[in-house]
Amino acid sequence: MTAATGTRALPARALEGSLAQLKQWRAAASESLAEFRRWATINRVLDEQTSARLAHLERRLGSERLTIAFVAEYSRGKTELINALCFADLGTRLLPSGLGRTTLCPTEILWDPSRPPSIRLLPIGTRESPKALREYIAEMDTWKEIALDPTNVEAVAEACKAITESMTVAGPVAVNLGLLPEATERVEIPRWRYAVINFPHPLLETGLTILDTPGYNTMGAEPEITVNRIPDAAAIVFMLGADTGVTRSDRELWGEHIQTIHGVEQSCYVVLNKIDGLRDGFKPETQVLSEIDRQVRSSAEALHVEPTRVFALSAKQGLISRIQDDRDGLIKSRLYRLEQALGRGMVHQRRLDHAAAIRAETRSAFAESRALIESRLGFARDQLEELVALQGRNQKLVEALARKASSERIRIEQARAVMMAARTVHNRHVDELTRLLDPNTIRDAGIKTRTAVQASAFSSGIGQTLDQFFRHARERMKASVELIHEARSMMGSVARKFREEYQVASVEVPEFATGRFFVELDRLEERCARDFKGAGSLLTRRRSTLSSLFFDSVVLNVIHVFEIADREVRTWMNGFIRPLDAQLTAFQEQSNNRIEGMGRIQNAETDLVARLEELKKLAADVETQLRQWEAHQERVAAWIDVEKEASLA
Ligand SMILES: Nc1nc2c(ncn2[C@@H]2O[C@H](COP(=O)(O)OP(=O)(O)OP(=O)(O)O)[C@@H](O)[C@H]2O)c(=O)[nH]1
Ligand SMILES: [Mg+2]
Repeated sequence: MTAATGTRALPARALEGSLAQLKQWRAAASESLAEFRRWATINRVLDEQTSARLAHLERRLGSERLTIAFVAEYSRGKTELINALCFADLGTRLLPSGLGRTTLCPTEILWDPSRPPSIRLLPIGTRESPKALREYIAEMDTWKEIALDPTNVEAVAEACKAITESMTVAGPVAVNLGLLPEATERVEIPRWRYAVINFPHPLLETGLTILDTPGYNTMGAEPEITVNRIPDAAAIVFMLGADTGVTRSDRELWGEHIQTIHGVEQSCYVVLNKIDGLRDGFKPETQVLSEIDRQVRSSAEALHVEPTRVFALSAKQGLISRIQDDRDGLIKSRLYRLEQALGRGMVHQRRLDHAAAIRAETRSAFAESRALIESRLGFARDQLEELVALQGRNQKLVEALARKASSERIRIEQARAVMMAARTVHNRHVDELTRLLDPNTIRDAGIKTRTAVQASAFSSGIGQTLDQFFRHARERMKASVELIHEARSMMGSVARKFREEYQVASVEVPEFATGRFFVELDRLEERCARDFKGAGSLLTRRRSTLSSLFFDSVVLNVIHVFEIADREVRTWMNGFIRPLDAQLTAFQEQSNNRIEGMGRIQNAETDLVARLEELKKLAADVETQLRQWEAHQERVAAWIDVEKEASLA
């Protein structure tokens, strides 16, 4: 990659390189899937739904976004590090960084080419609204929008200063917004609640989203950030300052919001920033290095992380050296160490995740298509054998084959009847499960609970209301799980009949794990109890703040559990009935074809040799299909063999 600033300073931009590679990998994997899907559609071995699911996966792979979230107390240098890591090539400090509290609202920086370059800002007053932040983010058209001219970097940097804007309001107004527990005097508060900077840049074009956050106080106040955005990030960069060491508030922020995140051991990068301050111009470099080493170890200990996950660096020096193309300064800043670790770690983890998704989604598509090809091949070979035997025009054999065909017909008819009954029950199960798992019902219950929390005068009343909400959710989930068991046993007996009694199709009954939904509900209820029922600080909040906090951090997640359960149950149920149906239809077609061929021979319309040739060609065609299937399967399998690839590298 060539840069406008001339040759890149040492070392090459590891992050951009890795992300660009990941993007290529995603595109190539997605293309392999598309090739298989097109091939399978032409050869009629994939039904519409499976094909639609594959197409969805292809789109997801193609358009994936990856977030790096920066979290720390104020003034640790988050914004400066973002400038250094991502935007130094612009030759200026893109985002405002400074003494004291600078970034006042969570800020996402990304490039979405479907929208013009701009900064969109959500006013802080929206915190009063019962609408969740997530809902605002989903419909950003109502936000204030400042157009950006990407060719004028200085002007873009100037416009970015909006994220530092504040305003002065009467104390009770700030309390009302849930920003302070109490205040009577006039206070300064952030002007914006959230900012999204849409900016074309090579790094962002790879699908990267940067999430910059303000310090501790604001973190707790916006659950969407702490509960969703940060835990969902591909990487979390948590920052400390070498000038301050690990302070109490660093520790609290870490303990409350980061340490508890599932899988944080893999996704977190701790940065010990401002190591330039340890060099005073007189100290020998060896002494500086051992001081850095000491601080790295003590920070790791304080946060209970591996010392290899702590990166000592200087964001400021990194930024300046990059802008000035100062190779020596850049090495001293150690910025590239973090960059390389992020590039490798984050990208590797993402590949593993994608591989798992591709494996899960393609497994049934490959199994279904293979089963159909094999059944076609089996039929063709069977018929060939029969005809070869027939060459002696043995009348007894002709009769035996006619009997075989008629018994086959009976089996197919019986299987059809079972299929129809199974479909009726299947539809009833699907309808009932759709009703039980309907996310809108949970949403309504959540809205009711929110209103009740807002109206209740005592905290004991709040506790009861919350219990009721969870009881309701759990009961629905329990009823669904019972129905799922019922559906599974139906599938088992239908599959057995088809395989053993009718010998027309063999479909496995897939497993469907339900425990995870309860685990998730338990986890949410636990957190809800901790945040809303204990004598915790949240109870000192105004009821309206409390109730919308409850909605954002609890209800939306419970809804999400139901959305997932609903979607997965459907996929699971269709994953049984559709392949079965497809196999039955294929069996019937082939059987008809055989009877018809036999009839033509008996009536001497076709001579045996011609029919034999016809069948040989059919068998050869299906064999070719099987080889093509294998090639497709191997190609897709190669994409998901991430471990092997890593060991080769
Ligand atoms: N000496 C030194 N100063 C730094 C370094 N990184 C950042 N700073 C300074 O620290 C101050 C805070 O930096 P910011 O990037 O604004 O910090 P932040 O974490 O984004 O802070 P908030 O936006 O307030 O949450 C600024 O004055 C920076 O110039 C560094 O590596 N060395
Ligand atoms: Mg900042």
